[in-house]
Amino acid sequence: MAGKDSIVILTGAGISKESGLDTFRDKDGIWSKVRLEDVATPDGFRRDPARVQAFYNTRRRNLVEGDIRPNAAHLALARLEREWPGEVLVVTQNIDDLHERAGTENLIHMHGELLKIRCGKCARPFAWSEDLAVDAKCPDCHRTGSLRPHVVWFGEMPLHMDRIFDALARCALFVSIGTSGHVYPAAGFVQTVANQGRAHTIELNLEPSEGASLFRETRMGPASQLVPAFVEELLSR
Ligand code: BV8
Repeated sequence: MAGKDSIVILTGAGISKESGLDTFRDKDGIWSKVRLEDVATPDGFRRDPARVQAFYNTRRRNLVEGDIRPNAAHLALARLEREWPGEVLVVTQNIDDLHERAGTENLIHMHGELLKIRCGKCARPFAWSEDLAVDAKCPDCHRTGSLRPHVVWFGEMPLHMDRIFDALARCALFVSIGTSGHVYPAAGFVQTVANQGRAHTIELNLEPSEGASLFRETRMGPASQLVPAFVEELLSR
């Protein structure tokens, strides 16, 4: 790693676990309580919008009103962005705002944001921290029933993919933190970087992800311990 080298960091639900937010596929995770087909697909929303709005209203209310704060891992990534001489880009699969609240600025939410909603018709996303009613009216086009969470559901195209692939092509280091490597296209990013044959790739996770064998290096443990230590190591070189 040379000073001006760029770093891309992919994060998943595991980085927010120690802040008190559930992951998806751990034994007591979100998908053990509800079927993703019912609450995280366009068909699920068409079939039962009230159920989908309730699913995201509960998660939004917990994030806004619960005692949910960035943990040492989020804070360490913000420190890396401040102190590393080259570009640091965080690409998160998470829809919480913990990276922002920790101070990360160069950030892409590829699966959307829990604290934003958008109109299915006029598509403008805007900040929203309340419950969203099924018959809420869009402030732009005034339609009712077309407002939805600004979240990427299964079968929908993740956001800012061009910017992400451009950053992957340029990076000298790709770090994956707290993701099971189950959901594509995020799970394929390490292969994209490995195929370029130049960058170092490292996984920091509680247990080996589905793509663990694709990384040049893997470290197992809780993010709140692994990430600050890794950032300190990078910055002290
Ligand atoms: C798309 C909504 C294309 C928001 C989510 C191949 C290529 C392309 C697509 C596909 C493909 N194969 C299959 C697909 C389809 C699908 C997919 O991947 N399906 C899976 C089930 C196989 N992908 C899609 O549909 C994507 N769209 O590809 O579109 C397209 C092309 C043309 C035209 C249109 C479309 C869309 C994917 C986004 C779906 N939305 N969420 C929300 O409700 O949150 S994904 C969902 O899973 C979450 O958002 C989350 O981000 C994501 C990944 O989960 P993880 O973050 O990894 O969480 P998980 O619980 O799984 O793992 C946690 C990890 O942390 C574990 O490893 C655990 O050990 C670790 N951990 C726990 N505690 C700690 C820890 N680590 C460290 N410290 C700790 N303390």
